[in-house]
Amino acid sequence: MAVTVGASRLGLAALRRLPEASRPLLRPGTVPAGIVHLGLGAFHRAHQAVYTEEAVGAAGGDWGIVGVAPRSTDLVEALAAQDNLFSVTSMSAAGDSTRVIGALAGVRHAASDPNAVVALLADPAIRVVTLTVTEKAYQLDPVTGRLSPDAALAADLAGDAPPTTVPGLLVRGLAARAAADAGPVALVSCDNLPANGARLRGLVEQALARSGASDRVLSWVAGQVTFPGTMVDRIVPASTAETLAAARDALGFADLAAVAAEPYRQWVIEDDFPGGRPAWEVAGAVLTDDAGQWERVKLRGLNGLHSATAYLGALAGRETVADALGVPGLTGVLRRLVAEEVAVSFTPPDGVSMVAYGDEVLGRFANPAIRHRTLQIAVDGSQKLPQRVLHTIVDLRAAGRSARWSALVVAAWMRFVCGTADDGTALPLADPLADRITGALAASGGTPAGVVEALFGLREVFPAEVAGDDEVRADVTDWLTALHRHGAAATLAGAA
Ligand code: CS2
Repeated sequence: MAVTVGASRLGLAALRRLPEASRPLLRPGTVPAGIVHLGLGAFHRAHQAVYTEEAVGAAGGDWGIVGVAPRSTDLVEALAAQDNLFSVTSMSAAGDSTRVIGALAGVRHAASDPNAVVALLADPAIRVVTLTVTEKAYQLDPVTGRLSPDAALAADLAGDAPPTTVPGLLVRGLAARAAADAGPVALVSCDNLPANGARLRGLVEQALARSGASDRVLSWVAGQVTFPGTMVDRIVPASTAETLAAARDALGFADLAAVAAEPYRQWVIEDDFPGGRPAWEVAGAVLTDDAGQWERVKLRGLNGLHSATAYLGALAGRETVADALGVPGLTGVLRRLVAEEVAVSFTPPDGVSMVAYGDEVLGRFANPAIRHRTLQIAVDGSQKLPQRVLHTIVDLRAAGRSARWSALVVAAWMRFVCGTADDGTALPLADPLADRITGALAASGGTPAGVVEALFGLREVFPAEVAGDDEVRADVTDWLTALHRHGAAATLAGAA
Protein backbone atom coordinates (compact mmCIF):
# COMPACT_ATOMS: atom_id res chain seq x y z
CA MET A 1 0.00 0.00 0.00
CA ALA A 2 2.40 2.68 -1.23
CA VAL A 3 0.52 5.84 -0.44
CA THR A 4 3.03 7.61 1.74
CA VAL A 5 4.80 9.29 -1.17
CA GLY A 6 4.68 13.06 -0.88
CA ALA A 7 3.04 13.26 2.56
CA SER A 8 4.73 13.19 5.93
CA ARG A 9 3.48 10.86 8.58
CA LEU A 10 0.69 11.35 11.10
CA GLY A 11 2.03 11.67 14.67
CA LEU A 12 2.08 14.05 17.64
CA ALA A 13 4.17 16.54 15.68
CA ALA A 14 1.45 16.72 13.02
CA LEU A 15 -1.42 17.58 15.38
CA ARG A 16 -1.14 21.36 15.16
CA ARG A 17 -1.23 21.22 11.39
CA LEU A 18 -4.31 19.00 11.08
CA PRO A 19 -7.57 20.56 9.93
CA GLU A 20 -9.37 21.64 13.09
CA ALA A 21 -12.30 19.24 12.67
CA SER A 22 -9.90 16.31 12.32
CA ARG A 23 -7.98 16.84 15.57
CA PRO A 24 -8.22 14.18 18.29
CA LEU A 25 -10.11 14.83 21.51
CA LEU A 26 -7.27 13.29 23.54
CA ARG A 27 -3.54 13.59 23.20
CA PRO A 28 -1.90 10.14 23.48
CA GLY A 29 0.42 10.02 26.45
CA THR A 30 -1.79 12.22 28.62
CA VAL A 31 -4.37 9.60 29.66
CA PRO A 32 -3.02 6.64 31.68
CA ALA A 33 -4.02 3.17 30.55
CA GLY A 34 -7.06 1.54 32.17
CA ILE A 35 -8.22 -0.74 29.34
CA VAL A 36 -6.52 -3.56 27.46
CA HIS A 37 -8.11 -4.31 24.11
CA LEU A 38 -7.35 -7.61 22.35
CA GLY A 39 -7.75 -7.39 18.56
CA LEU A 40 -6.64 -4.13 17.00
CA GLY A 41 -8.53 -4.60 13.75
CA ALA A 42 -10.45 -1.97 11.81
CA PHE A 43 -13.64 -2.61 13.80
CA HIS A 44 -12.10 -1.78 17.17
CA ARG A 45 -10.46 1.36 15.86
CA ALA A 46 -13.76 2.65 14.45
CA HIS A 47 -15.92 1.52 17.37
CA GLN A 48 -14.74 1.06 20.97
CA ALA A 49 -11.76 3.40 20.47
CA VAL A 50 -14.06 6.17 19.23
CA TYR A 51 -16.60 5.70 22.04
CA THR A 52 -13.84 5.62 24.62
CA GLU A 53 -12.14 8.73 23.27
CA GLU A 54 -15.40 10.66 23.36
CA ALA A 55 -16.26 9.36 26.85
CA VAL A 56 -12.89 10.29 28.33
CA GLY A 57 -12.83 13.58 26.42
CA ALA A 58 -16.17 14.55 27.96
CA ALA A 59 -16.06 12.93 31.40
CA GLY A 60 -12.38 12.17 32.10
CA GLY A 61 -10.96 9.07 33.77
CA ASP A 62 -7.79 7.03 33.40
CA TRP A 63 -9.10 4.96 30.55
CA GLY A 64 -6.42 5.01 27.88
CA ILE A 65 -6.48 1.81 25.80
CA VAL A 66 -3.50 -0.47 25.33
CA GLY A 67 -4.25 -2.15 22.02
CA VAL A 68 -2.96 -5.69 21.56
CA ALA A 69 -2.61 -7.07 18.05
CA PRO A 70 -2.57 -10.87 18.28
CA ARG A 71 -0.75 -11.32 14.97
CA SER A 72 -0.37 -8.31 12.65
CA THR A 73 3.05 -6.69 13.02
CA ASP A 74 2.36 -4.15 10.24
CA LEU A 75 -0.35 -2.46 12.25
CA VAL A 76 1.69 -2.36 15.46
CA GLU A 77 4.60 -0.82 13.56
CA ALA A 78 2.33 1.68 11.80
CA LEU A 79 0.76 2.83 15.08
CA ALA A 80 4.08 2.97 16.91
CA ALA A 81 5.46 5.16 14.13
CA GLN A 82 2.42 7.45 14.51
CA ASP A 83 2.56 7.91 18.29
CA ASN A 84 -0.50 5.60 18.48
CA LEU A 85 -2.64 7.99 16.44
CA PHE A 86 -4.92 6.85 13.61
CA SER A 87 -7.91 8.30 11.80
CA VAL A 88 -11.47 7.21 11.18
CA THR A 89 -13.23 8.45 8.07
CA SER A 90 -17.03 8.29 8.20
CA MET A 91 -18.28 7.83 4.66
CA SER A 92 -21.70 8.29 3.11
CA ALA A 93 -23.31 9.70 0.00
CA ALA A 94 -23.62 12.99 1.91
CA GLY A 95 -19.82 13.25 2.16
CA ASP A 96 -16.88 12.15 4.26
CA SER A 97 -15.53 13.36 7.56
CA THR A 98 -12.18 12.32 9.01
CA ARG A 99 -11.12 12.52 12.64
CA VAL A 100 -7.90 11.42 14.31
CA ILE A 101 -8.44 9.32 17.43
CA GLY A 102 -6.18 9.66 20.47
CA ALA A 103 -7.62 6.87 22.64
CA LEU A 104 -4.66 4.51 22.40
CA ALA A 105 -2.18 4.71 25.26
CA GLY A 106 0.02 2.02 23.73
CA VAL A 107 0.21 -0.94 21.39
CA ARG A 108 1.63 -4.44 21.85
CA HIS A 109 2.22 -7.38 19.58
CA ALA A 110 1.11 -10.56 21.33
CA ALA A 111 2.88 -13.02 19.05
CA SER A 112 6.31 -11.49 19.63
CA ASP A 113 5.87 -10.54 23.29
CA PRO A 114 3.12 -12.60 24.95
CA ASN A 115 4.58 -12.16 28.42
CA ALA A 116 4.14 -8.40 28.18
CA VAL A 117 0.44 -8.98 27.50
CA VAL A 118 0.14 -11.39 30.44
CA ALA A 119 1.80 -8.78 32.66
CA LEU A 120 -0.62 -6.10 31.44
CA LEU A 121 -3.62 -8.29 32.26
CA ALA A 122 -2.24 -8.59 35.81
CA ASP A 123 -1.63 -4.83 36.17
CA PRO A 124 -3.93 -3.24 38.80
CA ALA A 125 -4.25 -0.11 36.62
CA ILE A 126 -6.09 -2.23 34.03
CA ARG A 127 -9.71 -2.67 35.09
CA VAL A 128 -11.42 -3.42 31.78
CA VAL A 129 -10.38 -5.88 29.05
CA THR A 130 -12.30 -5.70 25.78
CA LEU A 131 -12.07 -8.14 22.89
CA THR A 132 -12.71 -8.05 19.13
CA VAL A 133 -10.90 -11.16 18.01
CA THR A 134 -13.57 -12.67 15.66
CA GLU A 135 -15.79 -15.63 16.42
CA LYS A 136 -13.26 -18.34 15.71
CA ALA A 137 -10.59 -17.08 18.14
CA TYR A 138 -12.80 -18.12 21.08
CA GLN A 139 -12.43 -21.76 20.02
CA LEU A 140 -15.95 -22.58 21.15
CA ASP A 141 -18.08 -25.19 19.41
CA PRO A 142 -20.68 -22.94 17.69
CA VAL A 143 -23.56 -25.29 18.52
CA THR A 144 -22.81 -26.23 22.12
CA GLY A 145 -20.68 -23.26 23.15
CA ARG A 146 -18.23 -25.73 24.75
CA LEU A 147 -14.50 -25.12 24.50
CA SER A 148 -13.05 -27.00 21.54
CA PRO A 149 -9.30 -26.34 21.71
CA ASP A 150 -6.99 -26.72 18.74
CA ALA A 151 -3.42 -27.96 19.24
CA ALA A 152 -2.07 -24.46 19.96
CA LEU A 153 -4.64 -23.79 22.68
CA ALA A 154 -4.23 -27.28 24.14
CA ALA A 155 -0.49 -26.55 24.40
CA ASP A 156 -1.20 -23.15 26.03
CA LEU A 157 -3.39 -24.84 28.62
CA ALA A 158 -1.05 -27.76 29.25
CA GLY A 159 2.31 -26.05 29.72
CA ASP A 160 4.22 -22.99 30.85
CA ALA A 161 5.51 -21.82 27.46
CA PRO A 162 4.39 -18.29 26.52
CA PRO A 163 0.77 -18.46 25.28
CA THR A 164 0.06 -18.20 21.55
CA THR A 165 -3.76 -18.07 21.54
CA VAL A 166 -6.29 -15.54 22.81
CA PRO A 167 -7.85 -17.90 25.41
CA GLY A 168 -4.31 -18.89 26.45
CA LEU A 169 -3.37 -15.23 27.01
CA LEU A 170 -6.54 -14.60 29.01
CA VAL A 171 -6.13 -17.60 31.27
CA ARG A 172 -2.46 -16.92 31.92
CA GLY A 173 -3.20 -13.24 32.53
CA LEU A 174 -6.03 -14.01 34.97
CA ALA A 175 -3.89 -16.52 36.87
CA ALA A 176 -1.18 -13.86 37.20
CA ARG A 177 -3.77 -11.28 38.25
CA ALA A 178 -5.14 -13.63 40.89
CA ALA A 179 -1.62 -14.32 42.18
CA ALA A 180 -0.99 -10.59 42.48
CA ASP A 181 -4.50 -9.96 43.87
CA ALA A 182 -4.52 -7.04 41.46
CA GLY A 183 -8.15 -6.03 41.78
CA PRO A 184 -11.41 -6.73 39.97
CA VAL A 185 -11.69 -6.58 36.19
CA ALA A 186 -14.43 -6.80 33.57
CA LEU A 187 -13.79 -8.98 30.50
CA VAL A 188 -15.97 -7.65 27.70
CA SER A 189 -16.55 -9.60 24.50
CA CYS A 190 -17.37 -7.26 21.61
CA ASP A 191 -17.61 -10.04 19.05
CA ASN A 192 -20.75 -11.13 17.22
CA LEU A 193 -21.27 -14.28 19.29
CA PRO A 194 -24.61 -15.24 20.81
CA ALA A 195 -24.72 -14.33 24.52
CA ASN A 196 -21.14 -13.15 24.13
CA GLY A 197 -20.67 -12.36 27.83
CA ALA A 198 -21.85 -15.80 28.94
CA ARG A 199 -19.78 -17.47 26.21
CA LEU A 200 -16.64 -15.62 27.30
CA ARG A 201 -17.31 -16.59 30.92
CA GLY A 202 -17.73 -20.23 29.86
CA LEU A 203 -14.52 -20.08 27.86
CA VAL A 204 -12.54 -18.68 30.78
CA GLU A 205 -13.99 -21.17 33.26
CA GLN A 206 -13.41 -24.18 31.01
CA ALA A 207 -9.93 -23.05 30.00
CA LEU A 208 -8.93 -22.41 33.62
CA ALA A 209 -10.19 -25.86 34.62
CA ARG A 210 -8.27 -27.51 31.78
CA SER A 211 -5.12 -25.61 32.70
CA GLY A 212 -5.25 -27.13 36.18
CA ALA A 213 -5.74 -23.76 37.87
CA SER A 214 -5.73 -23.94 41.68
CA ASP A 215 -8.88 -23.54 43.75
CA ARG A 216 -7.53 -20.20 44.91
CA VAL A 217 -7.30 -18.93 41.33
CA LEU A 218 -10.75 -20.31 40.50
CA SER A 219 -12.40 -18.67 43.46
CA TRP A 220 -10.53 -15.40 42.89
CA VAL A 221 -11.80 -15.31 39.29
CA ALA A 222 -15.33 -16.21 40.42
CA GLY A 223 -15.33 -13.29 42.86
CA GLN A 224 -13.37 -10.64 40.98
CA VAL A 225 -14.08 -11.02 37.25
CA THR A 226 -17.28 -10.07 35.43
CA PHE A 227 -18.30 -10.75 31.84
CA PRO A 228 -20.76 -8.08 30.68
CA GLY A 229 -22.58 -8.98 27.45
CA THR A 230 -22.61 -6.44 24.62
CA MET A 231 -24.14 -5.69 21.26
CA VAL A 232 -21.74 -3.86 18.98
CA ASP A 233 -22.56 -2.37 15.60
CA ARG A 234 -20.79 -0.37 12.94
CA ILE A 235 -20.03 -1.41 9.37
CA VAL A 236 -16.25 -1.17 8.99
CA PRO A 237 -14.74 -2.87 5.94
CA ALA A 238 -11.10 -3.95 5.92
CA SER A 239 -8.88 -0.97 5.05
CA THR A 240 -7.55 -0.76 1.50
CA ALA A 241 -5.18 1.52 -0.44
CA GLU A 242 -8.23 3.74 -1.14
CA THR A 243 -8.92 4.04 2.60
CA LEU A 244 -5.38 5.25 3.21
CA ALA A 245 -5.54 7.63 0.25
CA ALA A 246 -8.79 9.17 1.53
CA ALA A 247 -7.22 9.70 4.97
CA ARG A 248 -4.10 11.27 3.47
CA ASP A 249 -6.20 13.62 1.35
CA ALA A 250 -8.29 14.68 4.34
CA LEU A 251 -5.44 15.05 6.82
CA GLY A 252 -2.52 16.13 4.67
CA PHE A 253 -0.51 13.38 6.43
CA ALA A 254 -0.04 9.72 5.66
CA ASP A 255 -1.89 7.42 8.07
CA LEU A 256 -1.04 3.75 7.59
CA ALA A 257 -3.51 2.71 10.30
CA ALA A 258 -6.50 4.58 8.85
CA VAL A 259 -9.97 3.05 8.78
CA ALA A 260 -13.16 3.99 6.95
CA ALA A 261 -16.63 3.27 8.30
CA GLU A 262 -20.27 4.11 7.92
CA PRO A 263 -21.47 7.04 10.09
CA TYR A 264 -23.93 4.83 12.06
CA ARG A 265 -22.76 3.18 15.27
CA GLN A 266 -24.39 1.48 18.23
CA TRP A 267 -23.14 -0.12 21.45
CA VAL A 268 -25.33 -1.77 24.11
CA ILE A 269 -23.40 -2.87 27.20
CA GLU A 270 -24.43 -4.72 30.36
CA ASP A 271 -23.41 -2.46 33.21
CA ASP A 272 -21.32 -4.82 35.32
CA PHE A 273 -17.88 -3.25 35.82
CA PRO A 274 -16.47 -3.95 39.30
CA GLY A 275 -13.37 -1.83 38.68
CA GLY A 276 -15.23 1.08 37.06
CA ARG A 277 -15.54 2.02 33.38
CA PRO A 278 -15.42 5.03 31.08
CA ALA A 279 -18.62 7.08 30.87
CA TRP A 280 -19.46 5.47 27.53
CA GLU A 281 -23.06 6.64 27.84
CA VAL A 282 -21.95 10.22 27.16
CA ALA A 283 -20.69 8.97 23.79
CA GLY A 284 -24.08 7.40 23.01
CA ALA A 285 -23.67 3.85 24.34
CA VAL A 286 -26.67 2.26 26.04
CA LEU A 287 -25.89 0.74 29.45
CA THR A 288 -28.42 -1.93 30.40
CA ASP A 289 -29.11 -4.95 32.64
CA ASP A 290 -29.56 -7.34 29.73
CA ALA A 291 -28.08 -6.97 26.26
CA GLY A 292 -29.53 -10.30 25.08
CA GLN A 293 -32.55 -9.00 23.20
CA TRP A 294 -30.46 -6.29 21.51
CA GLU A 295 -27.95 -8.86 20.52
CA ARG A 296 -30.62 -10.98 18.82
CA VAL A 297 -31.97 -7.90 17.01
CA LYS A 298 -28.52 -7.27 15.61
CA LEU A 299 -27.25 -10.80 14.96
CA ARG A 300 -30.44 -11.89 13.20
CA GLY A 301 -31.58 -8.55 11.72
CA LEU A 302 -28.21 -7.24 10.51
CA ASN A 303 -25.59 -9.96 10.47
CA GLY A 304 -28.04 -12.57 9.12
CA LEU A 305 -28.89 -10.23 6.24
CA HIS A 306 -25.20 -9.49 5.75
CA SER A 307 -24.34 -13.17 5.37
CA ALA A 308 -27.32 -13.69 3.05
CA THR A 309 -26.18 -10.77 0.89
CA ALA A 310 -22.56 -11.93 0.95
CA TYR A 311 -23.26 -15.52 -0.19
CA LEU A 312 -25.95 -14.70 -2.74
CA GLY A 313 -24.01 -11.65 -3.98
CA ALA A 314 -20.76 -13.60 -4.33
CA LEU A 315 -22.55 -16.37 -6.26
CA ALA A 316 -23.98 -13.71 -8.58
CA GLY A 317 -20.50 -12.21 -9.12
CA ARG A 318 -21.05 -9.02 -7.09
CA GLU A 319 -17.98 -7.63 -5.41
CA THR A 320 -19.50 -5.51 -2.66
CA VAL A 321 -22.60 -5.55 -0.46
CA ALA A 322 -23.92 -2.38 -2.11
CA ASP A 323 -23.43 -3.97 -5.57
CA ALA A 324 -25.15 -7.16 -4.41
CA LEU A 325 -28.27 -5.24 -3.40
CA GLY A 326 -28.58 -4.40 -7.10
CA VAL A 327 -29.35 -8.05 -7.94
CA PRO A 328 -33.08 -7.91 -8.77
CA GLY A 329 -35.14 -9.65 -6.14
CA LEU A 330 -32.55 -9.67 -3.35
CA THR A 331 -33.94 -6.79 -1.31
CA GLY A 332 -37.46 -8.23 -1.64
CA VAL A 333 -36.24 -11.56 -0.30
CA LEU A 334 -34.37 -9.90 2.57
CA ARG A 335 -37.46 -7.89 3.52
CA ARG A 336 -39.56 -11.03 3.61
CA LEU A 337 -36.86 -12.80 5.63
CA VAL A 338 -37.08 -10.04 8.23
CA ALA A 339 -40.85 -9.59 8.27
CA GLU A 340 -41.94 -13.23 8.07
CA GLU A 341 -39.15 -14.94 9.99
CA VAL A 342 -36.66 -12.81 11.96
CA ALA A 343 -39.37 -10.53 13.39
CA VAL A 344 -41.45 -13.43 14.70
CA SER A 345 -38.55 -15.60 15.92
CA PHE A 346 -38.13 -13.71 19.23
CA THR A 347 -39.50 -10.76 21.17
CA PRO A 348 -37.52 -7.61 20.40
CA PRO A 349 -36.95 -4.93 23.06
CA ASP A 350 -39.90 -2.63 23.76
CA GLY A 351 -40.43 -0.08 21.04
CA VAL A 352 -38.26 -1.83 18.42
CA SER A 353 -39.94 -2.74 15.15
CA MET A 354 -37.89 -5.40 13.39
CA VAL A 355 -39.36 -4.41 10.05
CA ALA A 356 -38.23 -0.80 10.51
CA TYR A 357 -34.88 -2.03 11.80
CA GLY A 358 -34.47 -4.25 8.72
CA ASP A 359 -35.29 -1.36 6.39
CA GLU A 360 -32.73 0.81 8.12
CA VAL A 361 -30.15 -1.97 7.80
CA LEU A 362 -30.82 -2.27 4.07
CA GLY A 363 -30.33 1.50 3.75
CA ARG A 364 -26.98 1.14 5.51
CA PHE A 365 -25.96 -1.76 3.24
CA ALA A 366 -26.75 0.44 0.22
CA ASN A 367 -24.28 3.15 1.33
CA PRO A 368 -22.39 3.64 -1.94
CA ALA A 369 -19.31 5.05 -0.22
CA ILE A 370 -18.67 1.84 1.73
CA ARG A 371 -16.99 -0.85 -0.35
CA HIS A 372 -17.56 -3.87 1.88
CA ARG A 373 -16.51 -6.95 -0.06
CA THR A 374 -18.91 -9.89 -0.14
CA LEU A 375 -15.92 -12.23 0.13
CA GLN A 376 -14.82 -10.55 3.38
CA ILE A 377 -18.18 -11.20 5.05
CA ALA A 378 -18.36 -14.72 3.55
CA VAL A 379 -15.39 -16.01 5.57
CA ASP A 380 -15.83 -18.26 8.60
CA GLY A 381 -19.43 -19.18 7.75
CA SER A 382 -19.35 -22.20 10.08
CA GLN A 383 -18.78 -19.82 13.00
CA LYS A 384 -21.40 -17.29 11.88
CA LEU A 385 -24.39 -19.24 10.54
CA PRO A 386 -25.63 -20.57 13.91
CA GLN A 387 -26.32 -17.21 15.59
CA ARG A 388 -27.15 -15.35 12.37
CA VAL A 389 -29.57 -17.81 10.77
CA LEU A 390 -29.85 -21.22 12.44
CA HIS A 391 -31.10 -19.88 15.77
CA THR A 392 -33.86 -18.09 13.86
CA ILE A 393 -34.81 -21.43 12.29
CA VAL A 394 -34.76 -23.26 15.64
CA ASP A 395 -37.04 -20.66 17.25
CA LEU A 396 -39.43 -20.55 14.30
CA ARG A 397 -39.76 -24.31 14.12
CA ALA A 398 -40.27 -24.59 17.88
CA ALA A 399 -43.22 -22.25 17.39
CA GLY A 400 -44.55 -24.40 14.54
CA ARG A 401 -43.69 -21.87 11.82
CA SER A 402 -41.95 -22.40 8.50
CA ALA A 403 -38.44 -21.06 7.88
CA ARG A 404 -38.32 -20.89 4.11
CA TRP A 405 -36.35 -17.66 3.68
CA SER A 406 -33.83 -18.63 6.30
CA ALA A 407 -33.46 -21.94 4.44
CA LEU A 408 -32.45 -19.96 1.35
CA VAL A 409 -29.57 -18.39 3.31
CA VAL A 410 -28.40 -21.84 4.43
CA ALA A 411 -28.59 -23.08 0.83
CA ALA A 412 -26.61 -20.04 -0.38
CA TRP A 413 -23.86 -20.84 2.14
CA MET A 414 -23.84 -24.46 0.96
CA ARG A 415 -23.58 -23.43 -2.67
CA PHE A 416 -20.81 -20.95 -1.75
CA VAL A 417 -18.72 -23.58 0.04
CA CYS A 418 -19.05 -25.82 -3.03
CA GLY A 419 -16.52 -23.32 -4.39
CA THR A 420 -17.81 -21.98 -7.73
CA ALA A 421 -19.71 -18.78 -8.53
CA ASP A 422 -22.47 -18.85 -11.12
CA ASP A 423 -20.09 -17.61 -13.84
CA GLY A 424 -17.61 -20.41 -13.06
CA THR A 425 -15.20 -18.25 -11.02
CA ALA A 426 -13.61 -20.08 -8.08
CA LEU A 427 -14.78 -18.96 -4.63
CA PRO A 428 -12.32 -19.18 -1.73
CA LEU A 429 -13.19 -21.22 1.35
CA ALA A 430 -11.68 -19.53 4.41
CA ASP A 431 -13.12 -21.24 7.46
CA PRO A 432 -11.68 -22.96 10.52
CA LEU A 433 -13.77 -26.02 9.55
CA ALA A 434 -12.61 -25.93 5.90
CA ASP A 435 -11.18 -29.46 6.07
CA ARG A 436 -14.36 -30.87 7.58
CA ILE A 437 -16.47 -29.03 4.99
CA THR A 438 -14.42 -30.20 1.99
CA GLY A 439 -14.30 -33.72 3.41
CA ALA A 440 -18.09 -33.77 3.76
CA LEU A 441 -18.56 -32.40 0.23
CA ALA A 442 -16.16 -34.96 -1.26
CA ALA A 443 -18.36 -37.73 0.13
CA SER A 444 -21.65 -36.06 -0.85
CA GLY A 445 -22.03 -37.30 -4.42
CA GLY A 446 -22.50 -33.69 -5.54
CA THR A 447 -26.31 -33.71 -5.88
CA PRO A 448 -28.18 -31.00 -3.95
CA ALA A 449 -29.75 -33.61 -1.64
CA GLY A 450 -26.35 -35.21 -1.12
CA VAL A 451 -24.71 -31.86 -0.33
CA VAL A 452 -27.45 -30.99 2.19
CA GLU A 453 -27.16 -34.41 3.80
CA ALA A 454 -23.37 -34.18 4.03
CA LEU A 455 -23.25 -30.62 5.41
CA PHE A 456 -26.12 -31.17 7.85
CA GLY A 457 -23.84 -33.86 9.27
CA LEU A 458 -21.45 -31.15 10.56
CA ARG A 459 -22.74 -31.22 14.09
CA GLU A 460 -20.51 -28.29 15.09
CA VAL A 461 -22.62 -26.14 12.73
CA PHE A 462 -26.11 -27.60 12.52
CA PRO A 463 -27.98 -28.28 15.75
CA ALA A 464 -30.03 -31.48 15.85
CA GLU A 465 -33.25 -29.40 15.71
CA VAL A 466 -32.23 -28.17 12.25
CA ALA A 467 -30.45 -31.24 10.85
CA GLY A 468 -33.25 -33.55 11.95
CA ASP A 469 -36.12 -31.41 10.65
CA ASP A 470 -37.49 -32.86 7.39
CA GLU A 471 -39.32 -29.69 6.39
CA VAL A 472 -36.21 -27.55 6.82
CA ARG A 473 -34.16 -30.14 4.94
CA ALA A 474 -36.66 -30.12 2.06
CA ASP A 475 -36.65 -26.31 1.89
CA VAL A 476 -32.85 -26.11 1.89
CA THR A 477 -32.68 -28.83 -0.77
CA ASP A 478 -35.23 -27.02 -2.98
CA TRP A 479 -33.32 -23.76 -2.77
CA LEU A 480 -29.97 -25.45 -3.36
CA THR A 481 -31.42 -27.20 -6.41
CA ALA A 482 -32.62 -23.85 -7.79
CA LEU A 483 -29.30 -22.13 -7.09
CA HIS A 484 -27.48 -25.02 -8.73
CA ARG A 485 -29.69 -25.14 -11.83
CA HIS A 486 -30.48 -21.49 -12.42
CA GLY A 487 -27.93 -19.46 -10.46
CA ALA A 488 -28.51 -16.89 -7.71
CA ALA A 489 -29.80 -14.07 -9.93
CA ALA A 490 -32.54 -16.16 -11.59
CA THR A 491 -33.47 -17.81 -8.27
CA LEU A 492 -33.88 -14.42 -6.61
CA ALA A 493 -35.73 -12.87 -9.55
CA GLY A 494 -38.47 -15.45 -9.20
CA ALA A 495 -38.50 -15.72 -5.43
CA ALA A 496 -40.25 -12.89 -3.63
C1 CS2 B 1 -20.07 -8.64 9.10
C2 CS2 B 1 -19.84 -7.84 10.38
O1 CS2 B 1 -17.95 -9.45 8.50
C3 CS2 B 1 -19.07 -9.75 8.91
O2 CS2 B 1 -19.39 -10.91 9.13
O3 CS2 B 1 -21.38 -9.12 9.09
O4 CS2 B 1 -18.50 -7.55 10.58
C4 CS2 B 1 -20.68 -6.54 10.38
O5 CS2 B 1 -20.18 -5.63 9.42
C5 CS2 B 1 -20.68 -5.89 11.74
O6 CS2 B 1 -21.11 -6.81 12.70
C6 CS2 B 1 -21.57 -4.65 11.74
O7 CS2 B 1 -21.76 -4.20 13.03
